[in-house]
Amino acid sequence: MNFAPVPSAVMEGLSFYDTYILLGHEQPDADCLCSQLGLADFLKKTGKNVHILAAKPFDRPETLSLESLFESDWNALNPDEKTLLVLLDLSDIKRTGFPAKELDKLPRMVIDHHDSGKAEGDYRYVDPHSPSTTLLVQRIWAEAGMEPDRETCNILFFGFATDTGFFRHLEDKTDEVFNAVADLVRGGASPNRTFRQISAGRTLGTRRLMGRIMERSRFYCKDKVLISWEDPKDREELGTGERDSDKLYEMLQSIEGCEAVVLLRMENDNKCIVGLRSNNDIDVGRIASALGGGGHKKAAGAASEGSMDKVKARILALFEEQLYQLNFPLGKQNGF
Ligand SMILES: [Mn+2]
Repeated sequence: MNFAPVPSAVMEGLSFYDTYILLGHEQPDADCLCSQLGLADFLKKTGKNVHILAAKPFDRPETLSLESLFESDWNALNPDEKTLLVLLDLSDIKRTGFPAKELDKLPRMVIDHHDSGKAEGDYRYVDPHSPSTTLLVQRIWAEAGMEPDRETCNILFFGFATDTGFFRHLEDKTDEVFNAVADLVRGGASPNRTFRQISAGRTLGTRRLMGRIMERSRFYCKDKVLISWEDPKDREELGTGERDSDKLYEMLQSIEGCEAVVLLRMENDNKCIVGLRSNNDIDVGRIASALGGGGHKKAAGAASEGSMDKVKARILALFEEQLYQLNFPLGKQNGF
């Protein structure tokens, strides 16, 4: 099958060094971890020394089975001049959970499908049109004329399936993606097994937390933007910090009239993790960027300082501004 080409400088970077340290973002998701694993296998098969690092503990249930495969002690590594640092699924060296000052000493490659980060890295393979970082790794295998084995096919499919909401987030003109998936399934990946791996193992507490968040959801901006929240008290009472965000967004985004969803997760009285989703034209990536975070047009996030009321007011102002620019039929200009 024909994959989109990988920049030749990137392929050269993946063969030039002796040792590779692969790193993703904090609170890693399956796309981040699986693209690390898929690239690690590729590099090992070409005779390289590889370290895969991730900030622990993992907090997403579908990723727990992968935790033992990752190292987490930066000090145990002794990078030399023939070591390349590869960031996967992020481009910002400050978001790895490891000391940026140390990481900054090494030459760096960025492999990512987010476009809101700064243009960092000595080697860059950034394609915001790719639905997952695992697809970029799959292209690297193809570019080298190599085929991943059954285990790596499963891993690459796992990452792809989580980032695409099991294909639901894919839009038109994605034939390369389906051909790539066909290759993975031919190589041994099982959609059914992967779906069970992604969705199983939730506690009753996570469902009750979802119930609370659903109950609290309110429409703002002339019934276009749904906002809800959770705080540390919820997590204490329900014994869970996990809320199955994908399902929650799905339920909220399917409500009549909803253009965007905002979930506020208070970490403490003064820190809030903001999750954003858009159904159509609203660019939540822009809103996340204004809050110091990042992401895509339709899915983005940020960590924001301040009380929930303050963060919420700031978010509403950003939505108001963008809805006004988009010329939404909102009646009065200040009719929020
Ligand atoms: Mn990703």
